[in-house]
Amino acid sequence: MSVDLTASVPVPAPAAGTTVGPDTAGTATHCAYCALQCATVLAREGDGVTVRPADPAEGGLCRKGWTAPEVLRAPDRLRTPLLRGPDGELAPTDWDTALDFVADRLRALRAGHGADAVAVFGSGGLTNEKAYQLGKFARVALGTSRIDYNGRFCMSSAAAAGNAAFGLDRGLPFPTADLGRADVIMLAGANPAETMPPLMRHLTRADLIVIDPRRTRTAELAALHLQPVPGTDLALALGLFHLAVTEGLLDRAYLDERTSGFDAAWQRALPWWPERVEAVTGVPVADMRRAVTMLAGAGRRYVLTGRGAEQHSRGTDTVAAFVNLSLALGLPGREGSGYGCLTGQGNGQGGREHGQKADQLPGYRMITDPAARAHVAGVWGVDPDSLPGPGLDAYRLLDSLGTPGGPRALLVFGSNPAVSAPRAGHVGERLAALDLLVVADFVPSETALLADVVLPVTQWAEEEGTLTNMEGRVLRRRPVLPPPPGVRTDLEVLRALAVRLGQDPARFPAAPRLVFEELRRASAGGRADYAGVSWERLDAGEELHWPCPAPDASGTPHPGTPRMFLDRFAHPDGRARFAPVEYRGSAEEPNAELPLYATTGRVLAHYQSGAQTRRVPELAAAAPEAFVEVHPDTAGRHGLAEGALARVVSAHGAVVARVRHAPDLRTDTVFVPFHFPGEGRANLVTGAALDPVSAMPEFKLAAVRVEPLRGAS
Ligand SMILES: Nc1nc2c(c(=O)[nH]1)N[C@H]1C(S)=C(S)[C@@H](COP(=O)(O)OP(=O)(O)OC[C@H]3O[C@@H](n4cnc5c(=O)[nH]c(N)nc54)[C@H](O)[C@@H]3O)O[C@H]1N2
Ligand SMILES: Nc1nc2c(c(=O)[nH]1)N[C@H]1C(S)=C(S)[C@@H](COP(=O)(O)OP(=O)(O)OC[C@H]3O[C@@H](n4cnc5c(=O)[nH]c(N)nc54)[C@H](O)[C@@H]3O)O[C@H]1N2
Ligand code: SF4
Ligand SMILES: [Mo]
Repeated sequence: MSVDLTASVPVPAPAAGTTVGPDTAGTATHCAYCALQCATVLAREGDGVTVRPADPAEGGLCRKGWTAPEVLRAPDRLRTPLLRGPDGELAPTDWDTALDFVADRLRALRAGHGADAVAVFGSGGLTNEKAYQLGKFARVALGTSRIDYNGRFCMSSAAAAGNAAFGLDRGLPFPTADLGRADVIMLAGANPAETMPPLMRHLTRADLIVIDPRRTRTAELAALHLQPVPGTDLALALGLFHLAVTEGLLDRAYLDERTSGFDAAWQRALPWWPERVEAVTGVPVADMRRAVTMLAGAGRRYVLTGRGAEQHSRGTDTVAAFVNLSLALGLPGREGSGYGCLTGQGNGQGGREHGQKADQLPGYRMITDPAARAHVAGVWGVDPDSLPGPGLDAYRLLDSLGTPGGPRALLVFGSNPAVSAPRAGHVGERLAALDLLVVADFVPSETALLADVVLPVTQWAEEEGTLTNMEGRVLRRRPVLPPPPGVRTDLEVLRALAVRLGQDPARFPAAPRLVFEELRRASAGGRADYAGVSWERLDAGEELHWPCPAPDASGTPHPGTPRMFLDRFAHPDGRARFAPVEYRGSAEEPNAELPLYATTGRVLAHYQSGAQTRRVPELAAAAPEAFVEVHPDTAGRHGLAEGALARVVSAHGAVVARVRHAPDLRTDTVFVPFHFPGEGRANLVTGAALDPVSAMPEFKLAAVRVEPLRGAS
């Protein structure tokens, strides 16, 4: 395991004598990146900003958070729209030319091929207001069903399993800080020591059970580390459930009062006796027994899943199996215990609630539900019948681009699929087959560089809005800097395009607060109800977790819901449902040609496709290029010297990466982070097997071989 990448950064005190601008006190806002949404204070310094944790006593920021201001002044920050000219090159242009060009092309494509000829790709990085407006723009201004977003690649399996089990999906249905009082926490496929370092201060009291094929920094801190074969978590969870039953650890009273479906789930887990599970997963029976005993003990206990368990073609069933385990032990809906999913992107939670998902309208309403359509159409002032039906999930949407009958234009807001989508080589071809690719971004991402039109937008510290963190708490993002001249907000872009497409400007306000007011009305009565969340309340410092419905008849404001399910689950009968999940194998398994499992994920220094963090010199220096972690024995067998370049080859493509020997890794597994561009894209080796329920791709598993790159050093 690399040392430089995982080094956590101590919390420096704000530099003494720092000269700050007029607002020395600073502006309270939240980090640019992940779903922890650490509270920060920004202060002006010259024409830039400095960032510090809002409450240093509460813990620091991670390295990415500390350095986020550098992206504001990235040397290649986009400051003017770009239009691809007849010479095939992107060249600067003015806003009217760019927007007129886009609107003209969109109109022509719709006229010639129908509304679904235009597709939209959104993001869990967008504020609630942007996510909401993007969904409305697609359904109303474009009339297209073809909208989905990168959250499909992130937490969709956990969301599907959570909705089925609890009737509602909120990543953590309890405040994050509750974890700080836990006695035992199982982390299935999550590495927060690198992906949410400040979360670790809440994980010091509990005994951790970490399930990860790699011995990560998180695993090093665990009381128990289970190191399964990648893609076998489903068998492991079935086996742990089996043991909970056979060892007499069930919480019978809880099962009777609060759940349904136990028998059918138990029938499926019955054949998963411990020795069989050991044979499939490689996890010793004694370790499984210890894990269940720890989790069934007295005290406050949690089961949390991350992408390692979720990003599989059986992700939904895998999460469901972990939920079954937590239900068997009586954890969900109990104060001080529970199940949760560690949602990833800054607005990964809010981004999945406000209607940028193919099957969804604001308030986490389903687009196929006539009552939901009527409500939202009422707020939008349109005929419910004019709203399109459900579209395609993110991968199928990308896969359909430029095919006969498929979309011929794509508008991307807040994602870099040329790097982050599965089967990236193929997705690149689909993007190239479009008649029109429009990308709104603040840096020339790999996807932006493929576009016909690039629209430069504002960044976190230059804009206003709300985000919803992984515990379902609505947070204010506040501006501290004016945007650079020539740069617009995403909401301004959507408004300008909508107006050019014939919409009434009043229907597409660009002021975040106005959009939020409309979002409250659109979400009212929905599953994710924001009606009672107001900017005044947020600005007054109230901590509001959804659901937060409108004030009651007496006018008393709703306090929000920090802890869900304490009395009842969200199904009509108030009970949580066990899922009768069966074991299935992975879409691909190693064979003679491709003898190893490759799995993918993250390192501390970079965020996602790396579009932002690769532009921060300190982070780029810490993790400059793609690498592949290989066990030294495996490396020896395949002639892979430490530091040499190798090709990781799958049935889908090959990635070039520098070899790192990792003595604690399984010998049958290699690991490639997905933060790097070009030949270093991990997604050149991932395939397109999708979960049948969530459409989550199998990011965490490909059969590969690793070979030295001849003639390279
Ligand atoms: N530094 C950094 N932090 C981030 C992000 C980032 O890009 N960089 N992104 C944010 C986002 S959007 C997300 S979704 C979160 C993700 O946060 P995590 O889920 O913690 O991140 P990953 O590294 O994708 O996956 C976690 C672990 O799963 C393991 N794993 C791989 N395959 C398997 C398997 O088959 N079974 C099990 N049990 N484990 C497996 C990997 O070895 C890895 O250590 O992080 C957020 N925070
Ligand atoms: N192999 C593999 N692939 C993966 C994963 C994995 O574990 N392994 N994880 C998946 C997961 S969990 C995720 S979340 C995805 C993420 O992957 P992406 O969707 O590519 O996410 P980012 O790299 O954050 O890309 C965001 C882009 O939008 C820009 N941007 C940021 N904020 C805004 C905004 O407010 N407006 C606009 N217009 N642009 C903005 C950024 O500059 C950047 O270029 O990757 C997925 N891909
Ligand atoms: S943990 Fe996430 S929110 Fe906190 S500073 Fe790091 S990237 Fe930002
Ligand atoms: Mo994510």
